[in-house]
Amino acid sequence: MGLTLLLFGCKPGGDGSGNGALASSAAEKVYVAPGEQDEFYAFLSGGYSGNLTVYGLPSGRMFKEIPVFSQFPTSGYGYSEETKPMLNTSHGFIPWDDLHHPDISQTNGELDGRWIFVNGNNTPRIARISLSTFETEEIIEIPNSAGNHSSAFITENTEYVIAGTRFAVPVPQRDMPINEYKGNFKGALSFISVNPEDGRLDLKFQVMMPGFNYDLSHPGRGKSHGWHFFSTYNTEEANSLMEVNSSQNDKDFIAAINWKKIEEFVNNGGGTKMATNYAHNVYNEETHTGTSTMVKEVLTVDPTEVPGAVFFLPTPKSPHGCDVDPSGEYIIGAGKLSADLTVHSFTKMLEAIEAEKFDGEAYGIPILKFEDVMAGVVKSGGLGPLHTEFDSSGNAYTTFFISSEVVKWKLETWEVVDRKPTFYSVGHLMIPGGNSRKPFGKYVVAMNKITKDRYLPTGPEMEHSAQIYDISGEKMELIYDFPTHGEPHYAAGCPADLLRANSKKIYRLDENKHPYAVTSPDQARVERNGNEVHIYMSTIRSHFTPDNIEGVKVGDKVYFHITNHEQDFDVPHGFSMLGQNTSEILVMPGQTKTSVWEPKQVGVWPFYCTDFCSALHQEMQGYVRVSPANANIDLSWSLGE
Ligand code: K7E
Ligand code: CUA
Repeated sequence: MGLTLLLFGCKPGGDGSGNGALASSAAEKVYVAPGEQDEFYAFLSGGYSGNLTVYGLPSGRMFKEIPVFSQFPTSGYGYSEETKPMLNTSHGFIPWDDLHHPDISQTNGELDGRWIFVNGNNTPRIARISLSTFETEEIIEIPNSAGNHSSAFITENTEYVIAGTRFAVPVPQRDMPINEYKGNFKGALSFISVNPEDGRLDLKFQVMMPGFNYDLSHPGRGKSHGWHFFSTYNTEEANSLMEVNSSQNDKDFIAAINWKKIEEFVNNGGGTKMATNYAHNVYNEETHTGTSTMVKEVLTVDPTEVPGAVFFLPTPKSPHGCDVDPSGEYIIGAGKLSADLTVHSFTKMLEAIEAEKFDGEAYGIPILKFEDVMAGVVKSGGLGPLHTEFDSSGNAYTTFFISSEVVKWKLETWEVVDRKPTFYSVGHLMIPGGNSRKPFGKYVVAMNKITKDRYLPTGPEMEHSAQIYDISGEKMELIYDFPTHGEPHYAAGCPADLLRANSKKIYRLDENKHPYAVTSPDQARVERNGNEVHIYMSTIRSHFTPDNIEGVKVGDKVYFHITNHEQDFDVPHGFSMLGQNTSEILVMPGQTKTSVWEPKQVGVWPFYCTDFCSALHQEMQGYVRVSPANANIDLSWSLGE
C-alpha cells in the first residue's frame, strides 16, 4: 500500500510542472533555505488595498506591506497625527486609493534603488516611497485628472514621474451636461519633476490633450529618451455605454510626447498659469511628521502651441499596454481587442515627422500614417494582449488576458518562440529591471486576476495568484505559485544587493526633531492646555514613562506623544488605549508618534504595548484615571512611585 502511494501518489498537477523529477527541479529553483535570503526584491502593487507589498524572488515570500494611500492599522499609518496629513487632498482626508503601477527610480536608464513611485487612480495622486526606510515620504495630488492610470512612470534619469489621466473631464471642473463631453472635456498629462538630491516632487506642467482616455504609458529610453508614449482609447469621445461606443474606431492612438521640447518651451516662459487647488504632502524623517500644503496654481500647455512636440501613432483596437524595449527603438501597443501586437519604430516615427508625412490631424495634433511608423506585427495566436516586459537577450514577453498565457517573442523578427499558460487570466507581468535599459532577466512574475482552484478555497473570495517562471532557458518554465494581497496590477523588481546595504536600521534619537519628542526619560511629562492634554511619553523595554496618569477628564482630548528610546534594529513598541476611536500605533526605534484619545467615560483605563517586544512585554502597560468633567483633580504622573 505504502509502496503504491509512493509510486503513484504524485499529484498530477494541471500545469505540467507537478510531476516527479520536474517538480523537484522546480522546487530547487524557488527554494530559499531557512536563514538564506532572496536574490531579488519584488514590489507588487496592491490595487484596491491602496498599498504596496514587498516580496522576495524566487521564494515568493512576502516581507512587508508598505502603506501608501490607505490607512494601515498595523503601523498606525493614516491614524497617527503625524501621518494623517499624508492622506489629505482637495476633497479632504481620503484614506484609500487604488494603486496600480510601481516604478523604481533610474540613473542612465538603470535602476538605482533610491525611490519607488506609485499612482493612486481614484483620487488622482502620485506617491514617492523611500527604498531606505520603506516608508511613504511624499504624496502629490494631480489636479485636472481623473482615474490617474497611465502613471507613475519614470524617465531614465528620474527627471520626471509622469502621470496621465484615464478619464477625460471638464478642465477646469464645472457643472455642465455630460453629453457635451465631445470636444469639451480634456485629458491632462502631468509631468512632475523629481529633485535629484532628495526626491522632492514638483508638478512642473500639464499637457492638455484632447478628451481621450490615456490608458498606459512608458518613457522612451536610450535614443528615444526625451519622449514619452501613452496608449489611448475612446478616441470616439463617447460618454456612455463605453464597451460599445468606445470600440467603434478600428484604430486608436499611441500619443508620442516630446517632453524635452515642452520643457524647453516652459523654461522659456511658455504655458498658461491656471488657478487650481491640490494637496502636496511631505513627510519629514527628522520631525517624523507629514505636512500638507494646498497649491493654488498649475502651469498648463496647449499641445498645438508647441509644434513638433506631440504626434499620434495609429494603433489598432483600443490599446491597453504601451511598452518600450530596452534599446528605446520599439514601442509596443497591445490592442486588447486584437490578437496581434503592433510594434512601432521610433526611428521610422522620426523620419515620418521629418518628412511631414501626416494623415490628417486630431484637434490640431498631427496623425502619422500607420504604415510609416509600424516596425512589425507580432502574430501571436493569443487573444487579448495586455502588457510586455523584456529580458536582456532581445526577447519580449507579453501577457494575454483572454487566452491566459505569457507569450515570448523576439524583437526585430517578431517571431513567437514560446508560450506558457497562466492560471488564470493574467494582467501585468514583471521581470526585474524589465522596463529599464538593463533588465536582469532570470524570472518572470505573472500576476493573475482569477485564482479559482490554485489554492485551498477560502470562501467566495480568493487572494489573487502570481506565478513565477524561470526564463533563463529558451523555454519558460513555471516554477511557483504564490498568493498576493489586494489586486496586483504592475510590479517592479530589483536585485536585493541594490537595496540591502542602504536599508535603514533605526532612527537616531539624537536626530529626532519632533516637537513633542522626549529624548531622555526625565523629560517625560503631562501638560494641559484648555481641554487638550499632551502626554510626553517614552518607551524602552519594558515600560512606558510615565505609566500612571491622573487628572484627565471626560471631554478632554488626550494626545499621547510617544518616543521610542530603543536604538536597536527591529525593536518597535506599540501603543493602544482602551476605547480609543483610532488604531494602535507602532513606534520605530528613535521615532516619535502621536495617538489621540477622547475619553467618554469616567474610570481607570489601561493602555498597553501592542508589539511583543521582550520577555516582559505583557508587563508593558499603564493606567489613566479619567474623572468627571467638573472634577477638581490636578494633573499628575508617575513611574514606579
Ligand atoms: Cu493592465 Cu491598471 Cu496596468 Cu491592471 S492595468 S492589469
Ligand atoms: Cu513594548 Cu511590547
